Amino acid sequence: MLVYLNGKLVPKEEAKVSVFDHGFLYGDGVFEGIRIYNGRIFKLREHIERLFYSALAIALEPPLTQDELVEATIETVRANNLRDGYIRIVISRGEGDLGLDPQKCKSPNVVIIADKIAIYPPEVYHNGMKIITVSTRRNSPQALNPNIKSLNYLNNILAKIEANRANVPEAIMLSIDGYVAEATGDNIFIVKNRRLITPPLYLGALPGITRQTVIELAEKRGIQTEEKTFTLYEVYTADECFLTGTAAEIVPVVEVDGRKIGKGIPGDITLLLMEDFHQYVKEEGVEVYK
Ligand code: PXG
Repeated sequence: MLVYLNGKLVPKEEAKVSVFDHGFLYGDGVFEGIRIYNGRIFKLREHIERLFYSALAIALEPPLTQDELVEATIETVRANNLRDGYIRIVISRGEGDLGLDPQKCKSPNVVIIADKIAIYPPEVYHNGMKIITVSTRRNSPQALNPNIKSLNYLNNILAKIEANRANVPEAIMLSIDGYVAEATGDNIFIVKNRRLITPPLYLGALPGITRQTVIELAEKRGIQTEEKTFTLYEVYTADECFLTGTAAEIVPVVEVDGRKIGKGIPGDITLLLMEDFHQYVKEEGVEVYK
């Protein structure tokens, strides 16, 4: 495996950064997770754009342009000869001293890893997923905005630990005010009376690229999406529920906190959108091998 590190493709074993990198010391940095389907990088521009917004929000100036990063990402995938897989891009603050001050970090580190992806077992997609609501609340946007995809994922990891202890693969996180925000690494949708409802981003959710794709695919089917605040009551009484994310794609949710959602099987609209999504990923995306 070859890893992109600051402009060079190096063997995995040589892809190393300093322990004084503030990404390591403080979680000071940003990242993206991107899929490769059928030799195409899915929504590459959108991911790079989100990465740059995350960087802007933490006043981290990437040492290369969006176009250069797009090219570097394509190059990394090509060098590893991948047709299907997962890309992780990381821009960390870079090497500094032991103090917090990011001004001491003169050059950000840029890493691109392209690898195979571990996904949920097929049963999850056929039978649906059982999840819980965790007690860890999503970071308040007033404190640390979850719109920033930063290297500081402890909020989500604390939620994931609760999910692990309950033996479920994902979990709902509520906002500070108790509204449904998102899952630990996925966005959430419910279906009520053939309309999609998803939490607004200001509640503290990542502007998911899969979320946006699902909204657009639904629109093409004449299914409206409403972004509005809702509580667990709306989840428990929903007709359908599903999660969206780069790794998860669209996962039907059939049980939340021990309560069956709808009929307790993946819903019709969920299944329709899953089908549309699978078709779409084959066609969309930046071709790596031309
Ligand atoms: N919310 C959060 C908090 C995320 O981290 C999503 C939603 C979905 O966004 P996209 O753009 O992917 O549709 C994410 C992204 C993992 C893992 O290992 C998941 C993400 C990132 C890194 C790791 O589950 N998901």
